[in-house]
Amino acid sequence: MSTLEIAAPAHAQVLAAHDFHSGATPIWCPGCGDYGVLSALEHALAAHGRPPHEVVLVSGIGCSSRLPAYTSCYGFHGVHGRALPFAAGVKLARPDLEVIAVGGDGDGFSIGGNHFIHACRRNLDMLYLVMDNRVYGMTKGQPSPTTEPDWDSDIAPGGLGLRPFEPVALALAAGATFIARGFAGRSHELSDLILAGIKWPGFAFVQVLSPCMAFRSEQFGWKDSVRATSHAIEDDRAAAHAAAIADDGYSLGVLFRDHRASIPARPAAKASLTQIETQFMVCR
Ligand SMILES: Cc1ncc(C[n+]2csc(CCOP(=O)(O)OP(=O)(O)O)c2C)c(N)n1
Ligand code: SF4
Repeated sequence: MSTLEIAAPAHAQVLAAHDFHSGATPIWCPGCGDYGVLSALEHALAAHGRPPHEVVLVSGIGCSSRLPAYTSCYGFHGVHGRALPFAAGVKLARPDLEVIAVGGDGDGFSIGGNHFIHACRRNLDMLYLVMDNRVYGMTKGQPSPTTEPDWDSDIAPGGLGLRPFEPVALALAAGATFIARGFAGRSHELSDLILAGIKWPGFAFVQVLSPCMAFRSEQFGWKDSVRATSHAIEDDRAAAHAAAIADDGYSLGVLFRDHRASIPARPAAKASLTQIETQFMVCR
């Protein structure tokens, strides 16, 4: 059993990736990295063995946020930047379901950046999959928080000159207990990372380098830049932070796990609508 493998849950069924296809055909551009992410996710879900009706995919807005519609799982395509609070709501109301939030770097780190920090801190048992193409694909190529400062484009001539933030370092600082990075072009490895994130008993953040062929075709070259990390850093957050800062952003694999802090937050006790209304009446 590899370090990524954890025993299958008792309720696991024998499923195949195609069991997670919806009938809808993706409208992503040819060569978009998000195809590889969809395939990796479907294979991971099949290996996990929970049927589609026990899985909920929640997204915001963006090309990558279309992903839930291409699966047969329950899906919630929300509003821009709000995938994580919706996903947290689903998890708190139905802790028995497998909850996975997905989206892009614009959705998750710009408009949704505050939610990202607090989701890392809260450590609810869910997976957050960010398809990072360092650009706003859907709205025609504006720079995002992870765009290089000198990326020259029609919409930002000469580049923005802004230092990009490093999602892994940010997740570490915010208290995330499972952090991994994958590449859409290495779908099998990505599938293993996604499965490990699904099984992690807390908030799992997986950053996926997912090239945008329409606006950043040079990202095709990522296939030559990515490489496996030498090992996951276990429990030592300071060492993981030093490694994240020193890294060029192309190391793949599980980067950090904090076993000591992996106990997920407890879902709130359930109250009926009548009880809540009574409480409000008392407060008035
Ligand atoms: C409140 C709000 N602001 C702005 C937009 C416009 N908008 C839609 S998608 C998007 C960015 C998407 O970029 P990203 O999340 O990186 O996803 P990608 O399309 O690259 O997969 C923006 C700014 C919006 N829909 N709602
Ligand atoms: S614009 Fe970019 S992110 Fe959007 S579908 Fe096309 S290649 Fe993918």
